[in-house]
Amino acid sequence: MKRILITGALGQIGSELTLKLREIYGRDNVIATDIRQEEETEGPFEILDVSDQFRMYEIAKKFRVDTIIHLAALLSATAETKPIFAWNLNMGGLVNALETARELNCQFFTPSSIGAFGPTTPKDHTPQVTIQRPTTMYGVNKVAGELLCDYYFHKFSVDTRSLRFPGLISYVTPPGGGTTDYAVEIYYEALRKQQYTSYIAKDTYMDMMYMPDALNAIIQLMEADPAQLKHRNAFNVTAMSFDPEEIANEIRNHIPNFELNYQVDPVRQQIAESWPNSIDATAAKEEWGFKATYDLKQMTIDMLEQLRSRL
Ligand code: AKB
Repeated sequence: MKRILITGALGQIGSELTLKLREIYGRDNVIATDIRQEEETEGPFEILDVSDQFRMYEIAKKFRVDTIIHLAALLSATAETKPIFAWNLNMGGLVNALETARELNCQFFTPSSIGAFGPTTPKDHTPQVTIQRPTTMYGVNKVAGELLCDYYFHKFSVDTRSLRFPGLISYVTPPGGGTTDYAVEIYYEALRKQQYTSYIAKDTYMDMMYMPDALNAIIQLMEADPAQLKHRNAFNVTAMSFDPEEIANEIRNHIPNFELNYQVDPVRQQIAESWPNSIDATAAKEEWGFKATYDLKQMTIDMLEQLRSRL
């Protein structure tokens, strides 16, 4: 049975992953941490600023964890407005988490992103191993993070594993400060106002995935037989690729009067244009059986149904 420490547990991935891991491994075997405590959580919770390596180590040691899932990080758009803060938080937090994993001999997961690619990367069917010269601070952090995780694996035998996530879409916790966030906001606004103004331009394609598939991918990768993994940091994974028009058309199948307008944000548009249109997940499928179950149609049905009962 695993004993897992999660950083950034109140974030977009963390809030759902914590619950799912507690269902699988038991409530008391999943130690949630975040920089703030918003409400009473069921199960162990500790306040943790990931730039405090000593506290991270102390918590991991106190709870005798054998797995660290490091999620605390700034997303792409926010990182672009505070690049030095992003470097310090994203890289400082990661190295602290890796050091804790090394000292306590823990298995380790941290997400990478399609942001690890850049304008010179092949845009379509982006291969697993390819050019990675991102032009954003977030991307620089993700590439450096992938390399650092590989370094800890080869140098210190820390069992590091990671996924290059596309935009993640969920009805539970909204993302904050990402470039792909429009694909979440559009569902909320479709239900609230039957209208959405997109900051991403028409014809801009990006990879996306519904949160249940992302959670399963993390769990499946962490349970995978290490002997099967030729790659580690990090696997391309994706479920769909669309532009704002395609998601709007899918929403119109349920809300026929839904209107999509544009007011393009140059910062986020430039980031989006530097990322691939669609990545190739063959290595993840072959090495540990990655499979996404939700496409745009299925995701839209579920998102609207779930949000209708919540809004
Ligand atoms: C972002 O938009 O920054 C994230 C990502 C793709 O890593 N959702």
